Amino acid sequence: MNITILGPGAVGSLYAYKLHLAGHSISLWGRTSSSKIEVTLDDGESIAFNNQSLEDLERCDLLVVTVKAWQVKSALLPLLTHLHPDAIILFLHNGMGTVDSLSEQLAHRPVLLGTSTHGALKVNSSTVHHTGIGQTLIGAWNKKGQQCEFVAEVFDHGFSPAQWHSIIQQALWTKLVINCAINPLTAILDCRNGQLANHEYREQLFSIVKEAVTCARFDGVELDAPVLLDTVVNVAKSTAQNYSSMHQDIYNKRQSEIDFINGYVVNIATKHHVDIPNNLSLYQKIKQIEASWSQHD
Ligand code: KPL
Repeated sequence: MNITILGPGAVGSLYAYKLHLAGHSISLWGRTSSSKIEVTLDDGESIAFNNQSLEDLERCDLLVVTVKAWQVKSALLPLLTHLHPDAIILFLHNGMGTVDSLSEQLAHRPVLLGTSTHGALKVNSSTVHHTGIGQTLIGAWNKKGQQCEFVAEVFDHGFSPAQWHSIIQQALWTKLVINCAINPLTAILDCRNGQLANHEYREQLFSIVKEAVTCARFDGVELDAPVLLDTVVNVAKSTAQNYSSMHQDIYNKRQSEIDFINGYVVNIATKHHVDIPNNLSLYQKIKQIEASWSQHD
């Protein structure tokens, strides 16, 4: 397939490299204006991908969106006029709510939503480490997307394991709850994911999870809070040495994805007049940290 990856950060570069090795024609769309971007995965050979090639974009069959949630709208909108109407768009980023704000522009296109549990770390401008083997789950956002189940097979062949999920909202919410629990806490406590597996955090994690599960129900998704608490603790253990993406963003004074993680849950709770004090407090603390940079810098 002709695939363009919008957002060649750690995760985007990892998928670009793996799909290239599987024989697909991969082009990147990054912020830099240079016509090539080099990517090296672990000890592999360096590959020079085309960057910002309009020609590649116009003939691409699949656009994979891996930019940060808050960048999706501004990064994607200018590209839509160059995309073939049948080109499939796959959103593969942390958080929820980005596609809803683009529903008018995307309604007539085949759109997929995905979630990835692979760990990736960019150690310099061209080298990416695959720090944790995970999986990719893909499902349809709209009717046209329902006809694109083969995309999960393409990913499973190129970067196994990948699976089609007929109720992708369930998988997205599961990942969202994991991110609601791990990301802001690790950023605020300035710790690695593994620290949250300590018993002292269990009650706090369970409160965050229970609140998010209540909000998922308003979105038509039933989740089991005790099972999800176990999942959160297991993710903290299996990624013990990692700094979460929000920890990295806050540490480097970059805008975080809080609006699309705990912020997404807070919006649902507000709409339905439900109190979710734990998620609200994490949301407010991260927002305060972000606001303090512009005041002091
Ligand atoms: O998705 C993650 C992130 O850091 O954004 C987790 C699962 C917490 C792994 O670090």
